[in-house]
Amino acid sequence: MSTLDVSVHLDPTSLAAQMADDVRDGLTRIPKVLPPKYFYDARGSELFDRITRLPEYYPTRTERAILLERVGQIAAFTGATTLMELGSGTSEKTRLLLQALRDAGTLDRFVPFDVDPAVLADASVAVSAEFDGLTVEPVVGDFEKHLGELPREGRRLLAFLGSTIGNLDREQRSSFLAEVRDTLTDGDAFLLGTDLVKDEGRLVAAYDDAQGITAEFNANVLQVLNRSLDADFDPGAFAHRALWDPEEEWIEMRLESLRDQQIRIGDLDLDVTFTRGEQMRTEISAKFRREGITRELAAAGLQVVHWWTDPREDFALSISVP
Ligand code: AVJ
Repeated sequence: MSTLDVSVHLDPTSLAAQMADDVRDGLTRIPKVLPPKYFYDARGSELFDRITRLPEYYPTRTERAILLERVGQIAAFTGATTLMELGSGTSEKTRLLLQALRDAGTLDRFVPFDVDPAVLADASVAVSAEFDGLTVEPVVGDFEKHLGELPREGRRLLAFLGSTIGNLDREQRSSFLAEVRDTLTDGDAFLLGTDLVKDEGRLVAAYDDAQGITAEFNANVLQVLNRSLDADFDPGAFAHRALWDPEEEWIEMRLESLRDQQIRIGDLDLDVTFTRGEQMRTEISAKFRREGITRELAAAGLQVVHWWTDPREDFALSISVP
């Protein structure tokens, strides 16, 4: 029997208030926009899990293959006693890292960090059961705001996998990476997964799969708003769109209104109109080049010391240090 001390830096009221602010702001802008973090209720997390197994969605399996090949090197290079993982929904990859650090004989603590207390509790309990003697210290927080709550002791490896960093635009990445730099000291390391720029056809297919799972994932955010903010979106009245922006080098997911319609968002006391054909951006998924992300890391004070890709150069794992 083990007990887990979940340190919570986001209480449910502040989470709800944040969502209300974000949604009010996004739906009153031109063009309308929603932040991608609200995709992940129980249904959204389940749909994302199915996305990661789709034939068109190469990032997850490619990153796993790179990690599998390099995890021994990562453990040897970092000698980490503490693994801290941002957005720890990626549990299978976490286990690879934990096992390698344990095999290297350095690991004593795991700090999963996630915005969702339920996801975090599940992950923490499972890892505690699997890794005997490992101290698990989950932290509930938003990675754009609460990195300061991560523990300071030990030789730490901070992992941010899955190319989740692609959800941030350049300016958001710049402040996020500066925060990462601030939380790290000599001897610590930052392990980052980045999806790479490639053929447009493959990129778009990864976000517009033949089975329509990504379309369901996209429309699910409307159900989240219906439930959390007492809104009355009809998800069937919107179509999924995925497009590549060659200037920004990111995929944009949008929801396109199929008719003129008015939506009531009860908890915000807000009525929003959509015209037929109007598109609302629901996600950006930036793709990277080695030079670009190396420069962004350097600007934050982080030096890339390892860069590993798969043979097709679809995805990269990097290690950078302060
Ligand atoms: C979890 C943000 C990395 O951008 O590829 C997958 C989310 N959206 N399909 C991504 C996502 C549509 C995913 N990240």
